[in-house]
Amino acid sequence: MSLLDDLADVGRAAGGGYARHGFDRAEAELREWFREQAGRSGLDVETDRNGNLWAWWGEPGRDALVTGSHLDSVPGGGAFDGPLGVAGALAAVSRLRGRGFTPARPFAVVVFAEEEGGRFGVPCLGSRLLTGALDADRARALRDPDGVTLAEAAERAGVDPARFGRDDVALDRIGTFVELHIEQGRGLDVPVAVGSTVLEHGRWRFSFTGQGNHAGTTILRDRRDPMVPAAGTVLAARRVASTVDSRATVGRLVPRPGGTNVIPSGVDLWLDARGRSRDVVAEVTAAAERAAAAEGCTVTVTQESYGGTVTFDPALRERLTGLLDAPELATGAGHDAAILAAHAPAAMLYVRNPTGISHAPEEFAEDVDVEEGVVALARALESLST
Ligand code: HGY
Ligand code: MN
Ligand code: MN
Ligand code: MN
Repeated sequence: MSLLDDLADVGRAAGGGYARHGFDRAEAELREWFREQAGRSGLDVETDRNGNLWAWWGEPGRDALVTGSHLDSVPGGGAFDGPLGVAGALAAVSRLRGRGFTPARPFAVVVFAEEEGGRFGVPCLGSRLLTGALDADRARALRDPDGVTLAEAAERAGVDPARFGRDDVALDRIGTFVELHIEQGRGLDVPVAVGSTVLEHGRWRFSFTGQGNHAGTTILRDRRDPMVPAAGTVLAARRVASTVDSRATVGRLVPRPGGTNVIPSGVDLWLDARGRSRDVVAEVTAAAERAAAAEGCTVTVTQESYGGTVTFDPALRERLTGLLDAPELATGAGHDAAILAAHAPAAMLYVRNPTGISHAPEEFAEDVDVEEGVVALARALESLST
């Protein structure tokens, strides 16, 4: 908890919560904090070709036991999503060292870059680059809301974007990955649970184009107002998702140019869909096209990210639920562990969040549950590192 307290004032967002995004200033402070804390625990920190941080306990090597998470947040995010897994990993290492334990296999604490995709739009950016799931050229060209490319932002943060790409050395080293994370859904009635599955999910960008015009002099029948089909698309997303028991969210909608007395020339919105997301996006796209045509507008739909449902390694899950006497938990939240699961046995440990709220300032975990989470992680790491 003291490690988390260190971060309490880093990257506070004006509207509440945190704004800590890939390669921005707040995240640079967090990286500095991590380097310092890891150094105190006797770990050697290096930055990989994709901007992920690796703190090694002893020599780097193949078949390593790796734990960690991310430090970036969603816009207005809570204090625990990401940092709990990083601070928890450092605390678990301190506990193990304090007991004179030394791992019998290579061991690292990792911090993945831009897990939330809160700045450049692609979630699990660092782990997707590492595994080759995201094309390096596409990554370099990603732009943030101010038009800054990932290449420029990485460069400014001291990470050479020319080196982005699948990292076979890192992949070869990852033997087992365990991520500690705050629970983000309806809540657990026990302090710790073991992850079973991560729900499939994707992100699509809907770009509506109409005709910018004057709010006062343009009579309705002369309008081609892209905000109208955009609004219809938001409602269609909710309607479609409710019919197929999916989860569809439009958390970001940007009119251009964005003047109160200006009919927008264009409107972009992003659909985050989880669970049968491709069925959802197909139906929502049809609704968007109908709504756009009715208003004399056009719409283009672009898939920005997609990941299928991931089931974590059954043997590893069995071992952890037995060792920790903890239940399993399926989740709708995406994680770097789910990206890595295609390459090595991966597992997640969730810490109770009594609010059932996440990706918002109310996200919370009791000290005693965080402590239980760290103890559980330390036991898991000890058991897995022999
Ligand atoms: O969006 C997610 O599910 C995760 O928090 N990145
Ligand atoms: Mn998150
Ligand atoms: Mn997270
Ligand atoms: Mn005027």
